[in-house]
Amino acid sequence: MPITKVFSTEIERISILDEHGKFDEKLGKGLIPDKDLVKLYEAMVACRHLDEVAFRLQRSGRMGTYPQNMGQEANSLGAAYALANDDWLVPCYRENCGLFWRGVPMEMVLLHWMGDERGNAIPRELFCTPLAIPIGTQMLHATGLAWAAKYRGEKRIACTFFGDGATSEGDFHEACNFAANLDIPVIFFCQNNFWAISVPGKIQCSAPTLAQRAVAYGMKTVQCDGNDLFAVVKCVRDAAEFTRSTGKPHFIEGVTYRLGDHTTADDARRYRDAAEVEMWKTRDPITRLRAFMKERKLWDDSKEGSLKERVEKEVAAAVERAETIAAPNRTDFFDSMYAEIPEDLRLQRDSTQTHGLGENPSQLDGVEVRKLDHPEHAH
Ligand SMILES: Cc1ncc(C[n+]2csc(CCOP(=O)(O)OP(=O)(O)O)c2C)c(N)n1
Ligand SMILES: [Mg+2]
Repeated sequence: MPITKVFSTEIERISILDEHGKFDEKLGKGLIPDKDLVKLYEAMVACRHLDEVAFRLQRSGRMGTYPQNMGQEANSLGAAYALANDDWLVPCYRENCGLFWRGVPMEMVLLHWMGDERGNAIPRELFCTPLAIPIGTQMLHATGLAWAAKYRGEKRIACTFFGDGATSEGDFHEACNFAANLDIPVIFFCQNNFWAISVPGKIQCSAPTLAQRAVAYGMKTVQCDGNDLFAVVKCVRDAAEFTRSTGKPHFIEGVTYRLGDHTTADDARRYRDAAEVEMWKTRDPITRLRAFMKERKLWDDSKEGSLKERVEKEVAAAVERAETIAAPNRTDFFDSMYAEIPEDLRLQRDSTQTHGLGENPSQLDGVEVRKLDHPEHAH
């Protein structure tokens, strides 16, 4: 019986502007017009400043918790820029930059982390789902959204973001399998930042790349330098073109690094080597792009100075709006789950001002009160 090869593959890695400022003219020329490049740079700087301000808000007790996006901005931004404005963006929680580029107001992200549900009510016309905190759920949501779009004959595709750690979740594998087997136009964008809180990437995956996980599902896949805005734009543009024209999914591994702690509840110094962080600072997507723009005479220190002023004002105004929003109605959370609220919940809603849910009828105007099975528990 002869031995034959049944399968072999190679995975491409795309890099256009590297951390030493080397620019691949062949791949990069004309990819992003200069005026867009400046705007994209400004968006990253604004997002980075929001990160710093949000950190301080949390430390001074004005925000519950916050996961900084610092170092990863180019991934979601490059994707949002490369996609159509009515393609779905289905984020995890480190995609602020892409969401802001799409038009999500900064204060919505702040409200989310302040524990205000109104931060999740992203206007429908922006085609963004709310931040996803349970690891992995959003990959299935994106697959469903893209499937629905295909079913309705729309040209819309979905792009979902998740971390390296999320690729160990069953949800990830279900979403990939489903999307690949049913030909669903979704881009799976993995932000490989090498850490899932304190768990290093090598414990999550023994293969040399995360991109190759997609190969097992028969999915097209590529790896890119996720700190290189040009590379991200190229990869997402190519993936979107493929996905839109074939109706099939595409995987992208953006290799990046989380320069901050996992969230404000974490202290990464306890498990991460300082030298590793310092090395990744030299690959920062913002400083890299700034150096490139300066070299091309698109940027200078005086522009940087006025941008800083603008961004400080913009973020301060977003904080102001988030902190001065009128208090929510205490019964709001009953209102969005059902078209017709079930009787039990109606009773709870209508008795939130009483001492006990469904009790104390003297304060319930016209509300029918259910008798408790165990009267000894009543008070
Ligand atoms: C289902 C689920 N399990 C566990 C957690 C707790 N948790 C929050 S973030 C995280 C690590 C995620 O790592 P990764 O996917 O690499 O994303 P990153 O934070 O690095 O961007 C975990 C385990 C969670 N939010 N949801
Ligand atoms: Mg990670």
